[in-house]
Amino acid sequence: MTASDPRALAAAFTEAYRRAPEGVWRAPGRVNVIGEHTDYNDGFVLPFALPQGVSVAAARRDDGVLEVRSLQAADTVVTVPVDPHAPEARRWRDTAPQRERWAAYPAGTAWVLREHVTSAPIGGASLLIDADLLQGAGLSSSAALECATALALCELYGAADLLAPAGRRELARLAQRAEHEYVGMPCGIMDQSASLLCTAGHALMLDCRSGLSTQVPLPLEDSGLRLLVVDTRMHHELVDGDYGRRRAECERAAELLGVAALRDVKDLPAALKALNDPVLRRRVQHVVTENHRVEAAVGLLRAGATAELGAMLTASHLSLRDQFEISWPGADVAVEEAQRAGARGGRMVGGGFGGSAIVLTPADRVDRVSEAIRAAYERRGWEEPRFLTAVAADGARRLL
Ligand code: GAF
Repeated sequence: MTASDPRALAAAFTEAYRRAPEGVWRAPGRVNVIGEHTDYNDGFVLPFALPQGVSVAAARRDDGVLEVRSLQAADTVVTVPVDPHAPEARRWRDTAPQRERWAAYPAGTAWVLREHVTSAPIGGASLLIDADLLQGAGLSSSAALECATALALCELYGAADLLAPAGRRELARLAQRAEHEYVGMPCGIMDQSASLLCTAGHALMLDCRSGLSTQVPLPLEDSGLRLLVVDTRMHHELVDGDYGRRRAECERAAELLGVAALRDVKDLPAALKALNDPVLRRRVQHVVTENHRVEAAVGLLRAGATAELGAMLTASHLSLRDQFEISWPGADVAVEEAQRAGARGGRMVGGGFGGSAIVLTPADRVDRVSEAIRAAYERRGWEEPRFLTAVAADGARRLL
């Protein structure tokens, strides 16, 4: 069964809970074309939604409990009060065993909605989850899980204002808040926005300060190009501190430079001169130039110069490797080998230290490029990488 088969998920729900679900909702994972570690610096990002994602079958319950099950963790049933102040809710969050930690995303989402949605009181629900995203590949399965849960709960409990196009920005902020307050990951707003706001065939140019966004056509197929996702099979938990350290370094640099966020640095040479710490100088260099690259990439896409995006992706990768220092060997090798085999360019995507890289390649070189990467991994004795041709799909929605 695939997650895009809502009827099969509804049938599995009926079997698990001995009642039919009231609906099935789905939220996608994402690939970010460019604009990495710019979101929490109030900058620009350019993600698009994948066809792969997370589906949630759900039904209300009147005992104030959220019960979460997943087809990918058949032996786990998590039950927590929706009220985050209930002692049982706090106990679960503080003591849940590792194999149940994934349930903090739907639980945290329910808790935040319960706390902050004033238009409708969010109550209990039974959820059955199914995901068809590559696990641990850095394609934002956690944001997809939060967003699918958020859509389901808002619709079940009548929070219609958050479901309207104008409300989805706020919903993204609430999902992000769940990740900050309950999961402990100080993420930016990109992943939740991508999952909730993207449209098929487009990337989302998001100004993370104003929240304003525009849909930018991403005509990969028409340009004879493919965006290949390379799951490097090297994984890293972002909750463990490296991501938070980078964020703190950026905030420290902004403070020393006397700006609200690194987005406000207008004179890069002067800013670099003003900072004594070489680490902070490298972080600033990345964020400022990456914001410029996002704007330039949007210009290229609008001008129909899609192939030229490749050089921009590679420049982003080198900056993430050398200035932000969050790349990893699997991504570096994938980008180098892809270019040698005729790709236009490529880069690591997401938070860093593991996950996936993307490679922009002419359609007729996809096999050659993937084979070159596979062979390079084999020579090094690394686990075989997985490949996915990325397609820009629609954002979160109700399926049934
Ligand atoms: C992770 C975070 F969740 C995003 O907010 C973003 O900062 C990204 O890393 C890096 O661009 O996916």
